[in-house]
Amino acid sequence: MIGSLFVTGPAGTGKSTFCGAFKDWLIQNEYDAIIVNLDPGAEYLPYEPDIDIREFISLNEVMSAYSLGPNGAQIVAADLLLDNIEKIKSKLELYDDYYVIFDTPGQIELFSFRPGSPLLVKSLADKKAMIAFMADSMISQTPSGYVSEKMLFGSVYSRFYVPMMFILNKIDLIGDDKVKEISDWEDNPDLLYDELRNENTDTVKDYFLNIINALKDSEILNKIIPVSSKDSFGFEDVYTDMSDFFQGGEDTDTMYKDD
Ligand SMILES: Nc1nc2c(ncn2[C@@H]2O[C@H](COP(=O)(O)OP(=O)(O)OP(=O)(O)O)[C@@H](O)[C@H]2O)c(=O)[nH]1
Ligand SMILES: [Mg+2]
Repeated sequence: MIGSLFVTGPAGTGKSTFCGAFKDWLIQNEYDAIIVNLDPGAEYLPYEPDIDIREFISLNEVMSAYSLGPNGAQIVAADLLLDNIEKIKSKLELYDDYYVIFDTPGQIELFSFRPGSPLLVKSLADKKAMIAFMADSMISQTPSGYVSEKMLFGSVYSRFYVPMMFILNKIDLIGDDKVKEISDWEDNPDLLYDELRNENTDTVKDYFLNIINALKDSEILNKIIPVSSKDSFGFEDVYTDMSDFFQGGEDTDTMYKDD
């Protein structure tokens, strides 16, 4: 693989849709890419996976083998991912010059907060791993919602310590002015601080204001990539970030790749 992008984020933020649409965009721009589905519980996927964990793990079989309901089975299935690393790796050997996009289980905790996941990422991709954190635009519209997304982003970072991008997905739902406002918070955390202080003025929120101060000096506040997977918007920026990391910024100009 050239590099791998593990796509994570809260349930329903658009991980699977992003994986499918971004792979299509890469292929249209003449980059080879595949998708690995790591969600054993996925009933429907908006793309055809090139490698699919459901070939090796069946949620129904886990439910009957361990006498579990669907939620318990999801947790056991997530932990069983580790037992299947070698099978996935042998399939990945066919894709040397490819970008590999990993779609991860719906609920963020099944990937980011299971004990074996850092080992999974290291074994599958080692230093070629990057994480795309999908934040929901609707939640990120308010200062407190935005801070909560950043805290979750920081929590995921603390589990893996690999380069991450903060993707603000579904921007088609909030419009350009809101996207600009959110980008301004990222560039100027003092603005975010003041706006959070004025939000619901009767609530005590020293804790959250202190979090903003702590984030200011960290790489958690750094950059956001606004995306609409529905409109295939923002993918060039995702690609640029990815190739900056994997190839030191070479070959980032998709328009003139073959010139
Ligand atoms: N408007 C809009 N809707 C989107 C976008 N991306 C995804 N969606 C919708 O959001 C819903 C959830 O998308 P999924 O791709 O299944 O999200 P997910 O994070 O993979 O969901 P789980 O794996 O079930 O947690 C679907 O109805 C998508 O059509 C987007 O960019 N804009
Ligand atoms: Mg999904």
